[in-house]
Amino acid sequence: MSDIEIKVPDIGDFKDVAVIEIMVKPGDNIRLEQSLVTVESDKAAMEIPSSHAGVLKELKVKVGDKVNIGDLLAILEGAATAVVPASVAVAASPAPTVPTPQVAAPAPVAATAVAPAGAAPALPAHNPTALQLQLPHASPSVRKFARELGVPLNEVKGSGLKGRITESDVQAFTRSVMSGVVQTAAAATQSKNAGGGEGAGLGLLPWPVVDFAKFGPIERKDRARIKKISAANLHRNWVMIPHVTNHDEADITELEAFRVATNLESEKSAKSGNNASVVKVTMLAFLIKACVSALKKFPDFNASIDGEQLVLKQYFHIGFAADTPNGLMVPVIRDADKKGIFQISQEMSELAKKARDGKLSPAEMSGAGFTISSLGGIGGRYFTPIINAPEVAILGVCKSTMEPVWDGKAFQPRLMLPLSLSWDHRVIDGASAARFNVYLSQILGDFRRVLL
Ligand code: CAO
Repeated sequence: MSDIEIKVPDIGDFKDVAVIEIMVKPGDNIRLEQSLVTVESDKAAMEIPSSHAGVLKELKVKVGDKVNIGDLLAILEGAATAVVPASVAVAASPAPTVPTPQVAAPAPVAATAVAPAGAAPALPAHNPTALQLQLPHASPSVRKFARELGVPLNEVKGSGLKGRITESDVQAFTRSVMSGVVQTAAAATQSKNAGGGEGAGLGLLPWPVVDFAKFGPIERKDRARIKKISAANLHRNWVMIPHVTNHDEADITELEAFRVATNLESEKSAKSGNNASVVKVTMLAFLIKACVSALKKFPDFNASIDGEQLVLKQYFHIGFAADTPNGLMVPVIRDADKKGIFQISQEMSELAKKARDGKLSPAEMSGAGFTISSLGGIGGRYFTPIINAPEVAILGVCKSTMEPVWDGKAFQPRLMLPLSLSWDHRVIDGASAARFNVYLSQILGDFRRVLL
């Protein structure tokens, strides 16, 4: 048995975060990745998991302490073999700007999930207006619990220290809604709008409850954690953002020829020993670069709504959706405007691998101003990508195909790339979106335009 030091892993861009909850005590048998403490910055709370298994010998922090990356949290007694990467990707709660914010404030829309259909309009609604202005204080596990029940956490009154919401508070709230003692704010508003009675709530039928086994054999399996997290985020984004999607296509015949030639050159150079490693360039790297140019020309697409203001970002961090066995992740290429195609390709392949291995840190998924979702390696024509809040636009790309294109005299075989740009109609209008796509197509059609 040896002593193992458990330190604060990379928790992203957070400094001096306060320990707000200790979840273990000396003598406890700690499992690998078991949450030890919850820390909270002014933006988010996150649980820090143990990088080892063992018996907790000593805690080195107490509630109220401020910690930073590398600080000693605890000492375990155990075999020092089962190390997990020092990352809080699984348990962390990134800031609200993170593409897949594991513990982001629950979507107000989820409130309807607990509102009985046709709830009587006379029920007293909680008064959430004041509470909605700030993130409710609750640990990630309580937020997760609330999210699973569809409880709007910002309407739950906390009974813990400094108004912290506990699991019992969430249970009590659920009980009072289910028993009809109170209504959620969303249900109350909808009741009011619908005039109460029939059509109260969202006016929707309740979700169908079906005994599937009656119709044939079935298998039940738990939904992966990341899928549940992204589902909650996608649901909020879909319901809260007025999406519109513009479809267009770009002629990438020359660009694809250049890409293929570049890859061949790299391979040859590697074979002749001039280059140790070959970085494969895919269309996505060019798309990232082309989008940076379009974002520079149309800054509203690299923006976020913040109350009455629009935040226009002067940096160009581009997220890209990565399909992983555990679900969708969105790593971010930072400062894409300052990087070349090779560097972007290299970083993309490293980040995609990390995503597939479940090793992305919150920092690597945070800060994007615009996202690209490419299904080009798989297939399809067009789709409606869902905007990654708080961003205001996302580009979906599908597989390029050879098509006959009329050049004024004859049909020419051209390689056409389908583009689907979803945008937030609160910030962007259709004309700007059409211009954005036209400009993007022009760049992809002749990449020299990025120099202009
Ligand atoms: N048209 C035609 N071929 C394309 C293409 C396009 N638009 N984009 C990529 N390809 C080709 C590549 O050139 C590569 O071909 P070769 O194997 O012959 O060299 C092949 O498709 C596979 O590419 P890739 O997918 O490995 O690489 P990428 O850089 O295009 O994408 C990544 C990387 C991580 C984004 C991708 O693997 C992925 O996960 N995509 C799915 C994203 C997703 O799920 N989006 C939906 C989100 S909404 O649910």
